[in-house]
Amino acid sequence: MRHASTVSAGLARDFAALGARRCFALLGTANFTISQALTENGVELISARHECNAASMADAYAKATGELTLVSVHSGPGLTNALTGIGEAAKSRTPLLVLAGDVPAGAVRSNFYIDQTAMVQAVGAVSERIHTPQSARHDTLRAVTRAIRDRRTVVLSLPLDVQAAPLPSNSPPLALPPEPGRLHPDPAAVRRLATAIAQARRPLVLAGRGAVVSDAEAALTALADRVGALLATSVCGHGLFASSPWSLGISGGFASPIADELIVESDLILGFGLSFTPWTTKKGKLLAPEAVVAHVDIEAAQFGGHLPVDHAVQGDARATAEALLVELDRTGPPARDGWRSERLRERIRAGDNHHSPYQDRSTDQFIDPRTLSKAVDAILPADRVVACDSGHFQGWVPRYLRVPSARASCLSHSFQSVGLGLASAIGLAVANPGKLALLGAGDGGFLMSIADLETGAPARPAAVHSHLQRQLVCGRSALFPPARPSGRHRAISRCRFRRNCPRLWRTRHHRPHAGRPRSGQGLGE
Ligand SMILES: Cc1ncc(C[n+]2csc(CCOP(=O)(O)OP(=O)(O)O)c2C)c(N)n1
Ligand SMILES: [Mg+2]
Repeated sequence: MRHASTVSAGLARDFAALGARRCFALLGTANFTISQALTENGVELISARHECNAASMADAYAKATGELTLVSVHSGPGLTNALTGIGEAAKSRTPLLVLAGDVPAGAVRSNFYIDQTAMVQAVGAVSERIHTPQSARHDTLRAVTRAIRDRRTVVLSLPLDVQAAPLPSNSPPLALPPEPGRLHPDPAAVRRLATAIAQARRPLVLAGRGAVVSDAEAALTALADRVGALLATSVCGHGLFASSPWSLGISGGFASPIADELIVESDLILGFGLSFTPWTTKKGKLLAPEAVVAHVDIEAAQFGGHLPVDHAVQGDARATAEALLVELDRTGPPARDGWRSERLRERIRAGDNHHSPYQDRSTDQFIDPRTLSKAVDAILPADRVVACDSGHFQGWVPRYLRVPSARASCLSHSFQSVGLGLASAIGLAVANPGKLALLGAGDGGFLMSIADLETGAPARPAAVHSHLQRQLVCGRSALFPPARPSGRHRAISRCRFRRNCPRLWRTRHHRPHAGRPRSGQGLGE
């Protein structure tokens, strides 16, 4: 027997069956029924106070979990408010599905009418729509497939009349097409690259977000160990290789002194799942002119986009690293140390951000941001997640606030918008219950986003620090206490902070300093 149901109810069942567990939402009449139906199907609705924050929470949550992550917004202004967060997610290639209520087809005189397709495409997101009640489930499957399989941020427009149309409730569940598996590289390309590796004396493995998504860390570490390579990441790969003594950390504008020194000495750059943007290469200056550059990516369109490459290998980062290991074992030289030595290991340690000497420019009224950041890093638990807003302060966060893994980091700089950090921290916190969520934010970006401070309270974003330390000083402590602080948080924010950072504790009413040190990579530089 067939039961009457609506398209919204059917789609909500489908999203739950496809694995969606959470939806970041702000309700209006156009997305009310779909959002309610999601909760009825066990999807947790996390209510935001601003749609841009909802999108950025979801962006960070999806980066941290890899889950099918939903956002739900009202038509018209609900979607326009979300657009900056959608733009950041789209430029990060975050798999995300934004459900946007819409007016019925042809209702162009409605207050809520905008050309949703044109608007979302303009920021690099994919636009999909449930066109008719009959096509709605197939339209939805197409949207989910593009989000998950193509790693795209997709906006699925849901016209009100189609949402409300009847749909049989007992139709079989939607299923994604079978997983196509990893993209394996051409064996000839692997052979050529293995030959180049065998000839290199100072190889460097440089990995980005593609390596995170492909779960390539272990394979890349094994490859680097096999050939004696050093390791580094782009900003989007931050957190990869966190436990390796051969890691130089981030390459580019946020680089440590030793990364600056050594990357330019490398004679072979093995780039996995990154774009070689000018930020990563310091406009090409970080790479020696004679260095051989190899680029491994699943998308051929990436090759040569930012700089010429000598080897282009189309393939999944992990599959290609594993294929290279097999090829090197088959034909290549015996395992070797490359440029790794005890002396170099010591140089790497001494030249990293935490050990390299710097002139502390703190005064009685002003704390050098490096000193502040290092102290905050030292007093907080290492098992943490860290988000960072954009702004001129933004270099201090990836340099000094360490993360245990790439999935524990969200640096929302793809669109270079200020104001996305707080929501990113909340998204990370929701994805990592029980862990300390740490946010680096400037006063401007922080105040821009505080509509959702209250949303963050249950998620417990625990610490906020600014290069002006305004939150630190005026906020009564460096740590933003949770709504009901646990004994542990209270302990950190008072005793431990006072004991470990006596100078910060004393510095209560400072003013910004004219000649403050620069964080290195500011917006627009
Ligand atoms: C949405 C948006 N508006 C404006 C800018 C230009 N902008 C770049 S940095 C910045 C200041 C941000 O202030 P704050 O958060 O206090 O960080 P600070 O730069 O002071 O370190 C602004 C407005 C931007 N990047 N994004
Ligand atoms: Mg500021």
